[in-house]
Amino acid sequence: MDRFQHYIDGAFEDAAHSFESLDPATGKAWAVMPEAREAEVERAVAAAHRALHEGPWPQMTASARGKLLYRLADLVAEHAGRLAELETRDTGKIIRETSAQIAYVAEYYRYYAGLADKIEGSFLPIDKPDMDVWLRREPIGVVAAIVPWNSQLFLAAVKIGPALAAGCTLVVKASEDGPAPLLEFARLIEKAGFPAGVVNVLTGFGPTCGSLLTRHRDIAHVAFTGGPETARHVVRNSAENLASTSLELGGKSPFVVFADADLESAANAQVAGIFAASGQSCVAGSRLIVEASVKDRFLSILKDKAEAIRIGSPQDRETEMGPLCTERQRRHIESIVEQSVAAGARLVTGGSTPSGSGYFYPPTILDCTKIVAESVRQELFGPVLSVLEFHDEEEAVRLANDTPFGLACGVFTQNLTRAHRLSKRIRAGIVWINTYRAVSPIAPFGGYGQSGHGREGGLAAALDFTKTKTVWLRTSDEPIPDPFVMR
Ligand code: TXE
Repeated sequence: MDRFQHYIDGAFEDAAHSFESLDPATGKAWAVMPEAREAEVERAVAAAHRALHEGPWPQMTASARGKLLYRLADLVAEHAGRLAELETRDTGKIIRETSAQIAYVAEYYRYYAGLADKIEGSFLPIDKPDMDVWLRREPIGVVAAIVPWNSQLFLAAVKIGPALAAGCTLVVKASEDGPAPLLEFARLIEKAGFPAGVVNVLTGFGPTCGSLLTRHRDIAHVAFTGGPETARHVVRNSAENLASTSLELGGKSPFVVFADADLESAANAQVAGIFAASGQSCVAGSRLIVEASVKDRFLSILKDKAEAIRIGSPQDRETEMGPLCTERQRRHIESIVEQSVAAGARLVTGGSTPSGSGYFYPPTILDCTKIVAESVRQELFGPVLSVLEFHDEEEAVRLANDTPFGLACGVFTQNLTRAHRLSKRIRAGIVWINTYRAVSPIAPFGGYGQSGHGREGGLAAALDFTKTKTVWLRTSDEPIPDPFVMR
């Protein structure tokens, strides 16, 4: 079996404890992963804390930090093939998607490399004639970056890139499910030449690693992507160290199709929105809200497309949908689909677990019109689309907003003024009009409500990894007057 190591304080090391990682396509163990517990967490945070305050990193100019990030971007591009193979092996995500996504991850590092020396302070037009006052932007401190198993390299890049551009140091915790690509990525951190301790990468379980890390006294900021329940733990832990948090928690995103939409194009976007990555995507467009007059036609196009999806080995370049990442995840999906069907949802396609090895689940469409179905309410994180219908724009908006989440939404219509209206009225951090699942390092990403807070991507994300320091300089040579009056 393959063996992976932690990367702490510039060195690769085994851990006292380890666990086996399963290949989701076969259900068989294929690699041994190190398991971080208290000792490793302590050493990783201490290394990051030291690197933040001592040694070459805090002395480095922002341009020099940018150059290291450019080098990292080149290395990610160069090694994208190997990283993609590992992600596919360890998480079951198809090789077509991991290859394309990791090649694009390099662009995130490139974007933040360019930003490193553009994070500027400012000079204040202060209301006192004998004072100069300016703001310095300083790194927020040691960052704990916690990622889930889906798109680990991507979700880590949107944290590591801006944090390094801002001059922070990090402890990155890979998910216990499918940690291989992120542990391997640590080799590129070393190769790029980042000083020891600037980026530490470990993996472990929630209670014995994640929890210790997020409440550690030397952690200043927690950048978290995962489920809402875990996020509540993270926020409770932040009451101990008073760390700031950014939370990206997934959603139950509406996909609104009006009768005037290009239905063929909308159906392709819907397939991308719910069946790509087997639906294991935070922005999955899992609630189709379709105008009643075209519902049957749209569902028939979708059904054909869903049933034509090539399901198979994630390693095969022809495969369009692979397995789910874990058996736990598949059981969860099965149970919600069963409950929804029992409540009266109509199965348009899919809905039954295939026999054989691996954690496969078919593309599934559930017509949930006029019933209360769990699949409409809960984030399933799987290839399950719940369908609702509307009769006018008001009803479309009401259904779209009928969720505690608010990460993304899709709006499909040829009517430009209506598209503008909906972009304002739907409560979500991202609105895609006549497209879906597009991302870029330049565009902020994040949600409303139970989808979390904070934004990843874009300039503002780098500023979130800084804090301002206000510096006062008295420019008068006269002695300070009355010491008992604040001035
Ligand atoms: O996430 P978890 P999981 C949703 C999705 C999915 C559900 C659970 O619905 O089915 O969340 O997924 C670490 N303190 N999304 O189990 O458990 C954990 O080790 C600190 C939405 O993958 O939240 C892992 O590294 N950390 C989504 C990370 O948190 C803790 C992405 C995420 O694990 C911890 C993933 C603790 N107490 C899931 N407990 C999206 N936005 O893409 C666990 N962790």
